[in-house]
Parts: sequence; structure tokens; C-alpha cells
Amino acid sequence: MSHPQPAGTPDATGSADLGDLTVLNPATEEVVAVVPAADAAAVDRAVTRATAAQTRWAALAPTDRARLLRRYADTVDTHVEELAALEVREAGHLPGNARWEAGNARDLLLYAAGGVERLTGRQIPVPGGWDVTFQEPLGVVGVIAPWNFPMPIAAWGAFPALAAGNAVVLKPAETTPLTALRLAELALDAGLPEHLFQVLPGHGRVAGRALVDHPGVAKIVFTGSTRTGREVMERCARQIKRVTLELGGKSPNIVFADADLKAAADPFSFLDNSGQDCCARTRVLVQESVYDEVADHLARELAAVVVGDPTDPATTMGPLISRQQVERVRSFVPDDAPALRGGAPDGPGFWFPPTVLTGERPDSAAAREEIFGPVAVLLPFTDEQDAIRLADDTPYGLSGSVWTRDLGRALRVTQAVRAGNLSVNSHSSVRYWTPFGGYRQSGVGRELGPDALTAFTETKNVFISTEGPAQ
Ligand code: TXE
Repeated sequence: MSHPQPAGTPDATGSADLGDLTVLNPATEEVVAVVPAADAAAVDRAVTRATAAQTRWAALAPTDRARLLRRYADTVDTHVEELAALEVREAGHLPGNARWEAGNARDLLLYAAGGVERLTGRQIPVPGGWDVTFQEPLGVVGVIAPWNFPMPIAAWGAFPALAAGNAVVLKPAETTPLTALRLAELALDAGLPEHLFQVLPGHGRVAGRALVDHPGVAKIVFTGSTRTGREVMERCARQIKRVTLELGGKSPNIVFADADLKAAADPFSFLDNSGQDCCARTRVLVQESVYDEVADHLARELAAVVVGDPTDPATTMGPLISRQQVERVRSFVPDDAPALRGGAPDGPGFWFPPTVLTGERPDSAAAREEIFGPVAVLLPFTDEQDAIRLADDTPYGLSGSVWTRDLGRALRVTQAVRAGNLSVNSHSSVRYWTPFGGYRQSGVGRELGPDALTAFTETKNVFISTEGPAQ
């Protein structure tokens, strides 16, 4: 089966139009904006400017850099409503979610600002002298962001990098450049130096590749598909360029019979953001004795989901990002596939009904591949070992949930499952102050959390001899 890529996102061999970027409102298909696309020369100029800005930024006193980032957080705070409204229009997010996203960017700025003065090295005991380490900025960091959470994911790469003393050139996704552009304007309003944080909308195959290949870029932070991530990693390898990759997921929701079944089988664990979430719990693994009960619950819940324009207060699930993403999702869901289904609007907009596939084999494409839409598979398991085996039976390892009232079992299962972000009796995944990232093909490295700034530094070790010159 071949699965199409989203609109405007040319693949490695594709022939998508490489002109200006047309931003559509995914709920109406109306044009929100037309944005010029950066070419390789524009990337080169941006990196040159960023290199000069970084030298000056790193030379500022840590207190001054921290103060500027806090001022930037205040500026974002006074624009939360505006940023959220932009996210609703360009990405089709529900207003409540979009407000959370803008607030997440603001809070991460404050958290990162708190790290500037705490980015300390170590003193290590050695004979014959002193040994100290320094965490030095890398230089210019390239951030390549996706369209599913345009604002937070841009922030997760950019803000800790800035706090660690780097400059940032950010390339947002083709379909969603507007919030990132606004964040860069707000940085200037807050007094951050010119060219320190630049946003270059552009095509992945042109501006994205140019950023990855540029010798003046010390590190790439990439969030997107595993396929493109693999290419980014290969190209970075040519220059031994540092790389953090946040890639796909196919996360399990492991529901044992003793769990709070209604909370465990919350359909918004895979429907939030219309399922366009790398942490979506799209593999609902249910102990066989409660399979029917969970299926009945999900059927009722899916029927109650209100899919529609996010600006309608009654809406509980919005559109997908593009027509091509709808086609991609549809390619996993044949009309005659056994499934529980909710409704979706007709007419303009990129709609797909909330769906739970009930007849999939664990090795089918729908059960193993990232669909990135409002589609989950429901699979039975027999016992703990069977649950762990099924949970790990994908190439991914990003997140997952374990639902049980048996504490020992919860601990055993979370220790066994090979994934970077697990939750017990909860579907939460991401906090800016805890580490986030994937095992296996879900990625390389971690973002956020206490080590967020360190990921944008090199460690320098210096030995100072205390033995004087020979007499
Ligand atoms: O991703 P791409 P797409 C998954 C999800 C989705 C699929 C395809 O399954 O259905 O990926 O989405 C830039 N060099 N995720 O095609 O291509 C591109 O411009 C450098 C999971 O949108 O990976 C965009 O800015 N950059 C995911 C970013 O990479 C390149 C989020 C992501 O695009 C490039 C999004 C290249 N050669 C999609 N080609 C997650 N982990 O949350 C493209 N880009």
C-alpha cells in the first residue's frame, strides 16, 4: 500500500510545486496568507547574519541574556490570544488547545531563562592540578519544525538553544509558517538582538536541505516523519553535525481488566489535535476479558464527538491539516474495514471521522504504521507478557500509557516497554520541564526537561597544572 504525503510537503523525489507557500485554513480551505519561500541563498544569508549575532549574544553577561528572554516571555504573554487565533486559522486547532500552545511557548521561555545562569560546568578532582568543564554554545542551530504543533515544537527547539547562547534559524512547515514568523517578530519587540532568532519559511527540499547542509550550522533539531528524519541524519553525518530527531510514533495504550476503563479508553487519547500527534495512543491494547466493554464505550464516545470548524464552541475535534493528509489517512481505512466510526462534515475543509479499527491483525499496516489522523486500532491481549510484546511490536518507541490498579504490574510494564515517555493511569506525555524523545525509530536525543540547554552545548574540559615551572 502506498501512503500519500501531506500537501505542500515535497518528498525526497517528489515534484511538488516549489513556489510561494499558500497557507489555507483547513476548516474552510480559504487562503489565510501567501508567504514567499526562502531559497538556498536566503538560508546562506540568514546563517551568515546569525553567526555574527551569536558571537555578540554569547558575549553578553548571563544575567542580561536571562533578562531578555524573560522580557520575551512577557511579550509572548501579552500576545497569547493573537498567537492562538493564528494557530486556529493556519492549523485548524481548537481555540483552547491553541491558547495552551501559546502559553507553552511562553512558559518554556521562562524555564529556559532560568537555565541561563545555571548552565554550569563541573570541577573534577585530578592529581597535579585542577580540572574544570565548561558548557559552551554550539553556534548557529537550525530548527526544522512540523505542522502538527507548529508553535510549541518550534519553541522546544529554539528557546533552549537561545538560552544556551546560540543563534537559531528556524524553518517552519510549508503549511504553517505564520505563528513562527510572529514569534520571531515578538522576539525583536522584546529587545532580543537582530538576527539572533530568524524564521525562514520554505520548502523542505529547498530551504530545509540548505539548512541541514550549511557548514555554518552546528546542529539540526528536526521534528517530522521518520523518513525525512533519516535523510536529515544522513546529511548531517557527512559533516558530523549534531542532530536531535523527534520522529514518528505508534504508541500503545495498555488497558488491563482492573483499570478505570472509562478513563483508560478516553478517545481523546488518540483524537486530540485530530490525531495529528506523535504521542497519540493509536494502539488501544485491551485485556481480552474487557474487550467488549471497552469497544462499547468507544462506540458511544465516538458517536458523541462533534467534528467541525474549531471556531464553533460545540466542536470537539477539528479538521486535518490538508487534503493530502486526509487521503493519507483514508488509505489506511478501507470503507469496508470493520470499525467503530463517528461522523464528519461534508463540504469544504479537510475532514475525517473519528475511527477505531476493530478487525486489524497486529502486523497490518494500520496497526504498525503512523497514520497521523483520528484513527486507532483496537487489539486484544491475554496477559502481561502478551501486552508488553504487542506494545513493542512496532518500529517506534515514543510514548504510551499503562492502565491498571496493580502498582507492581504498572512498574513492571513501564520498565519493560521500550519507549521514551510513558504514563501510568494517565495519558499525559509532554511537559516542558521533563525530558521528551523517542526510542528506536521515534528519534535520537531528547528535548525539554532539565538537560534542555545542555543539548545545545559542547562540553570543554580544561586541566590547569598546579605544578610550577621546573626550578
Ligand atoms: O513530514 P516531513 P510531512 C509524520 C506523520 C505525517 C508524515 C508526513 O506520520 O503523516 O510524517 O508529514 C521539512 N530536508 N509526522 O511530510 O516531510 C518539512 O518542510 C529538510 C510526524 O509533513 O518530515 C517540514 O518542515 N527538511 C511528526 C518538516 O521537515 C525537510 C510531525 C516535516 O516534514 C525535508 C509531522 C528535507 N529533505 C509529520 N523534507 C511528529 N514527529 O510529530 C521535508 N522537510
